[in-house]
Amino acid sequence: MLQAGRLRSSQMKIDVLTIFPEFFGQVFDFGIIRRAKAAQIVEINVHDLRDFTTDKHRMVDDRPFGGGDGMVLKPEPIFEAVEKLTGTPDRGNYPAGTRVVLLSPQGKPFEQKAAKAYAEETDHLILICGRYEGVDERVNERLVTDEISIGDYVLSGGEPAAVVLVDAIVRLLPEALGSETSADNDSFSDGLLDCPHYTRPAEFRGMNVPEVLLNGNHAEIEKWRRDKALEKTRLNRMDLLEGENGEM
Ligand code: 9D3
Repeated sequence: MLQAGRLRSSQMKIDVLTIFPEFFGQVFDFGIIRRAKAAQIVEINVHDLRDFTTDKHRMVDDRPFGGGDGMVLKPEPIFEAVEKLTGTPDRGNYPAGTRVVLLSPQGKPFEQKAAKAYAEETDHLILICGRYEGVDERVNERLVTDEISIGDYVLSGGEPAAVVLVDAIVRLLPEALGSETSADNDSFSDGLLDCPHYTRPAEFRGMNVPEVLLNGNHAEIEKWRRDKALEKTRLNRMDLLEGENGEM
């Protein structure tokens, strides 16, 4: 059941759980995300995990059992937050359309198809930002529906990854983007990188726009664009051409 105040099925509520709420500053206040918030297509709330502690030191992390470097995020504040936001501390009992995502280096690589699935099927998205050496595994066992990584490089925490997910998902919400960009999802879905683009002036510092783009022959232009897209994909993303897996 949709929460009170939801006007459309396309509306999404996003809650971000973090120990660094200030990190998010104005990051959701520009472009498509700002417009989507203003149009009430999405509501984004950033929560400080310290606000869900009950001890006087507001402790969110502790040393790892078994020893080792770094600190581990404690389970209690995360359970309290998710329980408050969903009504239950158990992923088996979340309302339909609720997903609880843990951003972690151990997660499944984030792809366009996942962004599309969240945009189409989720009305309440909770993003848990990991930090330090990790998050107490009981969070993963009991609360998390999806563990996601944004790629094979080491970040200092899940916060930048949460921003990436929000951006990729919100721009896909129905009515979030202007009609001019809505087809770009489809052109991406042929599984190729984009072709090069040019605008005025036709000559700039001795560099000329390819003649084919100036001649008005649209069949020829389309062929040029596809050739260039293939060339770029071969150069930078050979993996997209191997294996005839057309989804992206
Ligand atoms: C010592 C082993 N490291 C795991 C590979 C520890 C570790 C590194 C970095 C633990 C946490 C982090 C912080 N990174 C994230 O929380 C994170 C992340 C990332 O580092 N890369 C890509 N996607 C993501 S999503 C969250």
